[in-house]
Amino acid sequence: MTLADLGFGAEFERALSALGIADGFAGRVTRIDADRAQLSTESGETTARVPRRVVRTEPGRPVTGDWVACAPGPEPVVQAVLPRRSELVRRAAGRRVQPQVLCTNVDVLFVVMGLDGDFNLRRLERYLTLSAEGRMTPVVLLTKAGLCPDPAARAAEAGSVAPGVRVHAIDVLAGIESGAPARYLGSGVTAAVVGSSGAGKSTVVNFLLGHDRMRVHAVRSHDDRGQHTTTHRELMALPQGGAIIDTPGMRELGLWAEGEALETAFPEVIELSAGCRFRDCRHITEPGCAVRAAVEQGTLDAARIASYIALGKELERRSKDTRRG
Ligand SMILES: Nc1nc2c(ncn2[C@@H]2O[C@H](COP(=O)(O)OP(=O)(O)OP(=O)(O)O)[C@@H](O)[C@H]2O)c(=O)[nH]1
Ligand SMILES: [Mg+2]
Ligand SMILES: [Zn+2]
Repeated sequence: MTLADLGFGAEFERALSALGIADGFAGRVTRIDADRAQLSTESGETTARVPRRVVRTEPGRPVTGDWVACAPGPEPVVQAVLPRRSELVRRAAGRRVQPQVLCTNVDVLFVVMGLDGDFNLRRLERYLTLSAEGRMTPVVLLTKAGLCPDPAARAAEAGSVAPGVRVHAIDVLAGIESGAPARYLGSGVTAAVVGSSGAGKSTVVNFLLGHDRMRVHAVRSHDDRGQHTTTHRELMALPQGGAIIDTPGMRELGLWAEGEALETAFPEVIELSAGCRFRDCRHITEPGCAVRAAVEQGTLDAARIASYIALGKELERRSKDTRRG
């Protein structure tokens, strides 16, 4: 495996040499534990210390998926985080209004939803908005297709809130469409799996790796929510080239995005709003609203515009809170 296989390209190379660290070397963060970073480097796996103040703090503390520059030594030290190609950010859980970077330099974001009790279109819209903000290509994986009487119908429903996004109903345990995820992967490509606990993220990761590397655990019988079997974010090199990041299930998925992300996630609403009488129409009570007209004519789902408005309000509140705090 080479660094290029893991996605190290000309831009990272330039950023590294611009730092001018004597004998400095690049590594990709596969996992962070307190002040230690596990790295994949040209000469194999190594551990590096993350000082309290990374010399170059832009773009932030290293997280799983980052490319870092290290100074050599008996214990290498992380000197800088190289500029990120993409980052997946949510609003951190808890009361303080602050972003949490979940993982970085991801090309393909697998949004994983189980076709058991996990299927939820509103949550899917949230993930797709985060993905748009993070500049990644989303792919929806509906898992446990073998447990669902009509996976194709569910896939169509998911597709209705994911215009332009590929949706696959799969079951890697029952052998249904198991080859779909691998089609998005390859040398230099990084994917990440996100979704609720028990959705089957680690099961997909293990299948791609070809062995049971990540622990998986049966979901609790009633609410199908699982019990957070995966507890940290971890990047793994794939045998077919490229890498995949497994993540713990998320209970809270607060948006951290700009308005443009919403436009990417709701393209048909944006298209319709070109026909509204007012350019700043909020599609709530304004006369001559083409979006509400489409709902009345049955060409746009009322739930769809309701979530567009709700997510927009959430983003507005968030940006007010950050300006205050
Ligand atoms: N039948 C079936 N079961 C699945 C499938 N994918 C996952 N499961 C089961 O669902 C349970 C949860 O799977 P995991 O892969 O651990 O789920 P996870 O998303 O990684 O969960 P966390 O690590 O807690 O976030 C396990 O019992 C899996 O065997 C599938 O496609 N079909
Ligand atoms: Mg897991
Ligand atoms: Zn309107």
